Amino acid sequence: MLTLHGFAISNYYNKAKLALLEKGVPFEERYAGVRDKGEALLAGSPLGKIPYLTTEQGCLCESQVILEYLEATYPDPPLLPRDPFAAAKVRELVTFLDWHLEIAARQLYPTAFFGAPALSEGNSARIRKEVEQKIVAVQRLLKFAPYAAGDSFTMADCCAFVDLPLVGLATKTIYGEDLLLAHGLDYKPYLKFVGERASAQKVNADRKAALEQAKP
Ligand SMILES: N[C@@H](CCC(=O)N[C@@H](CS)C(=O)NCC(=O)O)C(=O)O
Repeated sequence: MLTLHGFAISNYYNKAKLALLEKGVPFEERYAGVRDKGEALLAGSPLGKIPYLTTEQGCLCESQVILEYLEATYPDPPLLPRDPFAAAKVRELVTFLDWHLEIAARQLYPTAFFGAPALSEGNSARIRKEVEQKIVAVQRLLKFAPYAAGDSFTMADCCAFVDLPLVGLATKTIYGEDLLLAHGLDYKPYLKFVGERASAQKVNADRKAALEQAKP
């Protein structure tokens, strides 16, 4: 049995969870925090990040690696198009969402969500510029037709569905406006559409419950 380690508030954890649910693969969830970078965590994830997945053959970390493993091991239903170029376009969008846009917005999270001191004016402006540049780039690749990469649900939706609301919320909290919306990237109808899927409903319900539980 596969076990997904991490917590339900994390976008990367939820990206992997969405893929598992979409594929209908049996799996267990086990809480793993990231504050205590002890041996148990580092053995599964050398940088002490979640998610990581335990399989009969061993551990895997990095959400995209987990998705690629799932795709190769459980090809049906597919989360990548069969055509190699179309599959590469999905991976390209995944990279822009996770490694460009979300990583840039992540610099806002300590202040936006975790009570860190306000950003200096210089840092705030620098991050804003970076996030805006990434939004414009992602906008060129996102299709919403009706899915993130085109006419079928793919890995890119596992990212977009969890990354976009976080980027929107973080930028609104810090800058007083959702920079995605401000740049005309209206992701709300897309969230509603994908949010109707059973997988997305489970992820959202579990995230909501975890957020409630985390309240002081
Ligand atoms: N590139 C990683 C990013 C994972 C990541 O940043 N996870 C966050 C939670 S959303 C984490 O573990 N943060 C703790 C830390 O960086 O120490 C992936 O795709 O799995």
